[in-house]
Amino acid sequence: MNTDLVIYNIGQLVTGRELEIENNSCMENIEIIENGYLVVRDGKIVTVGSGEIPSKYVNLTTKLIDCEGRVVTPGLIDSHTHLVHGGSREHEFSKKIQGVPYLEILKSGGGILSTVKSTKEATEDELLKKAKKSLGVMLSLGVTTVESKSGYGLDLETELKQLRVNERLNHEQEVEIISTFMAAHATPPEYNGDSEKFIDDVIKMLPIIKENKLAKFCDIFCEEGVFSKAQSKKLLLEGKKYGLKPRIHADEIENTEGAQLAVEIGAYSADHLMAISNEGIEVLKNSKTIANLLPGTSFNLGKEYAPARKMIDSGVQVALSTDYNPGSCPSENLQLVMQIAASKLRMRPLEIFKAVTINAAKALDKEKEIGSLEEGKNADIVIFDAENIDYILYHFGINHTKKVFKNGCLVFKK
Ligand code: IZC
Ligand code: ZN
Repeated sequence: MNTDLVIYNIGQLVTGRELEIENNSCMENIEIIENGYLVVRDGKIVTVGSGEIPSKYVNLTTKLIDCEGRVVTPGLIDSHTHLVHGGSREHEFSKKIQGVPYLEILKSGGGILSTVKSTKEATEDELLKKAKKSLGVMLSLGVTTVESKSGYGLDLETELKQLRVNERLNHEQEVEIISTFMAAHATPPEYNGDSEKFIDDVIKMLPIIKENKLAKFCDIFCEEGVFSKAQSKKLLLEGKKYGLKPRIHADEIENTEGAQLAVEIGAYSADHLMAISNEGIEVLKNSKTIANLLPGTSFNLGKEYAPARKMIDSGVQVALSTDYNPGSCPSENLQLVMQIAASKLRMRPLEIFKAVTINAAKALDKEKEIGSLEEGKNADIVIFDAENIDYILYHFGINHTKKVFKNGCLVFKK
């Protein structure tokens, strides 16, 4: 058989394949192969295994990579970011450190609204250049797929500008972008607080987003004083009519039963959940909705963390993402988020790798193509300069990536 690439002598090969076994927790059920190898052809995984590589997979044109006992995992997936934006908000950082709440900064015209101003002022090319720079950082950290939301336009023209940047990014650099329409991020000041009128105007944008095929998902900031549960339901159900799959910023600062709404409307993910209730956990655990946790945000805002342990021990499936944005989490570093998940969310190594691979793929409705190294799936692969996965989480604050492959091609090398 003609093959393009064989990676062998892998100390730990985390395939991300879900196993039908009873384990310590509902999230430690992913396959990990000791002394593994991996075979790639035409950008797809042919097979994985342990020990000697069967000779049929090696021929004259096969590129062979000796891993020298290192860790290999699926390309990491960052399933929640606000990647495309103008400006930055370090001018608000000192206020935050002194304890001024996030929502108070927003109410006084800063926060999200400050980034809306900068994003309106920026040209499409400027937004593209800035986002590309961030994606370069993400790729170097082993991230091969990124979800990217609009929501710094709040008017049709600027929302479309952000979404067009997402589309161009897919042609102009290696990381795959999954696009989300999120005009319902804050009510613009000219509405004088009439969020109901604004939601109706966002609903009017839906046919145009669909017509231009610019987004896969629709999202909303369901939060006390931002958009209510009823408004969120109204928008996300309308979005569904236009083929936009729902996801939701839920129970981030106050509990507004966002998790329950996510399950009710069949959202692919309920994101944040720092303020989730016990009832919310009960509802999530019996659903297909992924609990997408963003502990980099808690870290940056000095806030409490989502009750990940309680969720996982109850049977909830969790993903982890950066939430990269200029306000509540100005960091592209998913590896750091994984390390915070270990120390602050008390998540275990296999749970953490499941959260940034197959569960993140499910949160993006992409699990048939990415998120695990299984026959026929995309050859998105990371080689880490570590002998075992525990080390990657334990030795924190540095980048452990050695090589990254996207669709079988080497796209980053240290
Ligand atoms: O720009 O502050 N939480 N939206 C909801 C954000 C954080 C992003 C921002
Ligand atoms: Zn967000």
